[in-house]
Amino acid sequence: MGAVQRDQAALPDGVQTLVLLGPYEPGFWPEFTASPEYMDRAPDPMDRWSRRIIDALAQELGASAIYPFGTQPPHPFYTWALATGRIWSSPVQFLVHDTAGLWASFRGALGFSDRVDVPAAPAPPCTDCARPCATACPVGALTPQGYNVPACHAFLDSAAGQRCMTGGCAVRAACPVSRAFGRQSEQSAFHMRQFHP
Ligand code: B12
Ligand code: SF4
Ligand code: SF4
Repeated sequence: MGAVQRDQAALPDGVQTLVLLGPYEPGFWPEFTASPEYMDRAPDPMDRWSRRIIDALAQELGASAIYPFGTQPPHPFYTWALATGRIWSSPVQFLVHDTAGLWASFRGALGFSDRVDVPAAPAPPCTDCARPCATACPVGALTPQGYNVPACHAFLDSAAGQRCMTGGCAVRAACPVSRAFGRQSEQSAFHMRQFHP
């Protein structure tokens, strides 16, 4: 998804470059649903899948593996994402990535003890956009004024809210960059069930 250098943000001890990893679409969902973690029906399949895949990558590349879950306090992925230069705070505060749009999310990160040079940052997508994200929430729970989490949960319990439950957050889906990313609605439905069991 992007990389952060030590001079751009506070990174864990010994890490010079942190590479943030997220689902690559289209294709992530079929890959994940074919995994043993998805099929064994035990809790937290995606976090367990992430640990297996990213721990192995880290070992192969001589890096450390860092996760957005499983620690208290959580690692500051939001702040690290902004420091990559290719992920921005959108008008509704959710992160927007240059190719994933508002579907931006992270499965983990690799910490390298050497500096790894990365390509120059692209231009932010929001500059010339009509901002459909600002008005897409049917109940105004997520707007430039902020995120009313209880109002969002209340709507998700209603019949009308089933559209968000099955297709994903309407705000995230409204972004033209999200639309071009090719994320399957089954994946969004899976995450919505974690967020709103
Ligand atoms: C706690 C949390 C939440 C909480 C509250 C957020 C809050 N007010 O802090 C709740 C439960 C509401 C939440 C909801 C969601 N979240 Co959340 N959340 C987190 C989590 C685990 C920790 C945040 C944190 O406290 N970090 C520690 C502090 C010290 O560091 P920081 O990250 O730099 O802190 C900054 C952020 O917290 C930010 N911030 C403050 N308020 C909010 C509110 C929101 C909504 C966001 C995105 C950021 C944000 O400001 C801080 C200073 O810069 C992060 C993962 C992570 N490890 O960061 C994901 C994370 C921010 N969430 C994410 C996601 C995907 C979601 C959901 C969309 C889940 C889903 N359904 O798929 C939902 C939103 C529901 C919807 N409408 O679809 C993504 C980012 C998505 C994006 N494009 O912005 C992250 C990075 C997880 C990931 N693995 O990718 N989340
Ligand atoms: S809809 Fe437009 S303004 Fe909103 S996050 Fe996407 S690109 Fe940015
Ligand atoms: S999930 Fe639905 S109700 Fe919640 S913020 Fe997104 S659009 Fe609004």
